[in-house]
Amino acid sequence: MPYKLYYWDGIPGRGEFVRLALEEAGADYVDVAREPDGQERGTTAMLKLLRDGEGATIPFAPPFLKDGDLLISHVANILFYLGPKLGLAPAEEDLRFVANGLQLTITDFVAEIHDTHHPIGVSLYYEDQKPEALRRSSDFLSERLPKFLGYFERVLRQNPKGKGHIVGDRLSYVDLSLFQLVEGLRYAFPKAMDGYEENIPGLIALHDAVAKRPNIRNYLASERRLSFNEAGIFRHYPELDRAS
Ligand SMILES: N[C@@H](CCC(=O)N[C@@H](CS)C(=O)NCC(=O)O)C(=O)O
Repeated sequence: MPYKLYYWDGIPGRGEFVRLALEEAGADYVDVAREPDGQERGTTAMLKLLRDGEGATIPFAPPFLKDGDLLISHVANILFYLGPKLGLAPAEEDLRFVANGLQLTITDFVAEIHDTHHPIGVSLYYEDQKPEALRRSSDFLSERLPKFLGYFERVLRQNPKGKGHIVGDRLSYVDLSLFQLVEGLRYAFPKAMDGYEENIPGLIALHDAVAKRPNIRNYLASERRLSFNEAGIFRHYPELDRAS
């Protein structure tokens, strides 16, 4: 039975971190909300699950994943579940918790990236919080982006199993998520990233290696890969970007 991924249509968003793992593994999955609307498919089906849940499980927000009767929410939790099944988690049990810790740090980072354009209210328009977004982005670019990316670079460099992967000695879902972070940040803050990338050569090498993987390369060239846009997490508002 295919995995069912539920996420908003039209944006890569948080769903993309899960999609990349499914695509790299060549897993059989349905991107439910992107299917034509019906009882079991489409955005209506996703909204119904959010409203009513299933069994004892009601997810708060997408993305969530259905595997048979099991319904799992939150990117990091979904990847913690899928990683071993897809061959995208470290072989060692202990390192799986390290991978989960790194993925949860990515969750925190993604929330801060989102807050650069929505620092006051998720339900308000960007245009209603522009002065605050400018202040937030300025702090984000000078303090938070270097802190998060510098951290991942350091972990990569110090990986006792080799610098090719962030954890363990083989590709994991965390490597795929780091690829997506670089992609998204390049889209949202091209000037800042252009100036900053020389500080994170390991992460950029990892990004490039992921992009060359056959399944990822095919996926990126397919219609399944959605473009970044100004409705998602990674948004490009030129006024928020600046050379670092
Ligand atoms: N911690 C959750 C965050 C989920 C989340 O914020 N989802 C967004 C879309 S990217 C959403 O639909 N939120 C609805 C809401 O917060 O009301 C995760 O990592 O999956």
